[in-house]
Amino acid sequence: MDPEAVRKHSALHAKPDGLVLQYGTAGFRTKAERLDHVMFRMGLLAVLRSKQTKSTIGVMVTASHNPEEDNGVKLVDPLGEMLAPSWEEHATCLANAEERDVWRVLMDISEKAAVNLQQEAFVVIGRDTRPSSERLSQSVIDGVTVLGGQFHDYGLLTTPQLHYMVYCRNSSGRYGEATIDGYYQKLSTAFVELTKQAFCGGNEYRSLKVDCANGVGALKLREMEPYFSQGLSVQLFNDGTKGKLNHLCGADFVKSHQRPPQGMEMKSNERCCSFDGDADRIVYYYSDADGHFHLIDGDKIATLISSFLKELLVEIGESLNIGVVQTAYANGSSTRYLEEVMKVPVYCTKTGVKHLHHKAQEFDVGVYFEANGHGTVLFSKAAEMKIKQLAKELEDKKRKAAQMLANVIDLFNQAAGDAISDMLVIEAVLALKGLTVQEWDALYTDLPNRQLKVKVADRQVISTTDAERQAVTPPGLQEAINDLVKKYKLSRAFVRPSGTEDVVRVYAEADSQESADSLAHEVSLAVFQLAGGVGE
Ligand code: NG1
Ligand code: ZN
Repeated sequence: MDPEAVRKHSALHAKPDGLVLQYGTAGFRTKAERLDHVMFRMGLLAVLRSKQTKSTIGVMVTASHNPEEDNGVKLVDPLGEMLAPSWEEHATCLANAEERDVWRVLMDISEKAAVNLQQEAFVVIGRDTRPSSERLSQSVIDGVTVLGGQFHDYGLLTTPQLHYMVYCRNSSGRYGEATIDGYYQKLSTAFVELTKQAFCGGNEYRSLKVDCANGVGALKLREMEPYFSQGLSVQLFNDGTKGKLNHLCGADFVKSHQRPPQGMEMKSNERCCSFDGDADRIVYYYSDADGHFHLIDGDKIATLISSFLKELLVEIGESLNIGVVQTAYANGSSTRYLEEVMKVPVYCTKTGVKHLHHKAQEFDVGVYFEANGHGTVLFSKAAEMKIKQLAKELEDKKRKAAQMLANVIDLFNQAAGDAISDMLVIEAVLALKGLTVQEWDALYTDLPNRQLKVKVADRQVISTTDAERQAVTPPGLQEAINDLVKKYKLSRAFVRPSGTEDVVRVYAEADSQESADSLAHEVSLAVFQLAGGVGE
């Protein structure tokens, strides 16, 4: 570690004057042209984190569902998890340091976090298909090498694939092989095993249309298809050959506009799904015979999967507990259905998968999904061992149930929410249960809802409590929301500052779309007036 070399290289990745960025729920995210210094510095930080944890650390260059001109970077911790909160602070500090202070901040962090600087460091890097991503990942590599770290550049990867690589490398191959082939093999083998049962009944041919948001998911799914094609055929749309990343397509567009992506040829009653730009979110949908669009979001995905898992757990007769974790954005009907009909405990956490992930770890089987389609199922180590043991020991039906659960464990990328894993699990469950997309959709009816954004001078004037469902400040805002909500039936509304955009998000649901729209609009006006709205 040579301070002069760091200074010299850092100067080649100079920070724009006055730029202040925050490590948010998804790392750093902004216009790509502002991020070169952040990338270099996150390369530096990844080396320190790797030395401290004596493990491989991941760096992913992506801005997920955001516009093509944006980019972002996040660090992946040893077990494939999000960066620890204290290191998010170090990241923010380092990203915002003035040029002359970079070395000092590095030494500060090393001291505070008790990093042994003699320790070796290894960093793995992945990136999405944005035009800026290749150059930015080179800046990460520059940061890693100048601090003497070793690295492996995987090039194009989905975000969950990078999480998988990190997890594999730190569990000495027990979780899987840390190669793209290892990822395809692991998931596909489990999928093919799991669906074998379904296809005995003659339900052989299954096909699915996938909107890949013109992102990296298209490349990876196309590469992967031969591995699972005996169980599922996928037809890709928005595969990146023409359109712009996330533009009028992808999971975020479909969820927030509640309409089909451009470029998708939808026939009535056909099962379709959309990934986001880095393939960690998925939503399903179809268009009925009358041409009405039906969205099947993360809440309904969680419902389908948890009901399937609950049935298998009952079948094997072990007292393994299951819990579902949601955020305030979960549709009220989904929460009611899960609690009252399915009788599974439901918990609400703050927005951002790290909060859901953390809560889900409290259960033997923790199902978590954000309404936007980002989620997975976590099995505790003890539950996994028990299930895999039972899959060998039990007899007949019970054994079959345990084997199916064991396949599900292998299918889920337990390091992170993964659109490809989720898609394969959903397809397997639908096949096994013999459910059509319409029957799945009919489990419950979503309450009409609306999400809006409001620009304010400083979004941090809004603080919240009760998993973001209540505003504490500014004074009077929550009272105003309460009064507005009372005007509608089956209504609910809340506001919170976004962790990834400079806006306040408003959510409302009610008994009709008109009511949800008008409640969301009225709450937005209250935010504008009481929380320092700017612009229109
Ligand atoms: P913010 O911008 O904090 O609302 C959004 C999503 C989160 C999560 C993050 C990270 C909504 C309402 N919010 O966060 O769920 O996915 O991005 O990508 O969907
Ligand atoms: Zn994403």
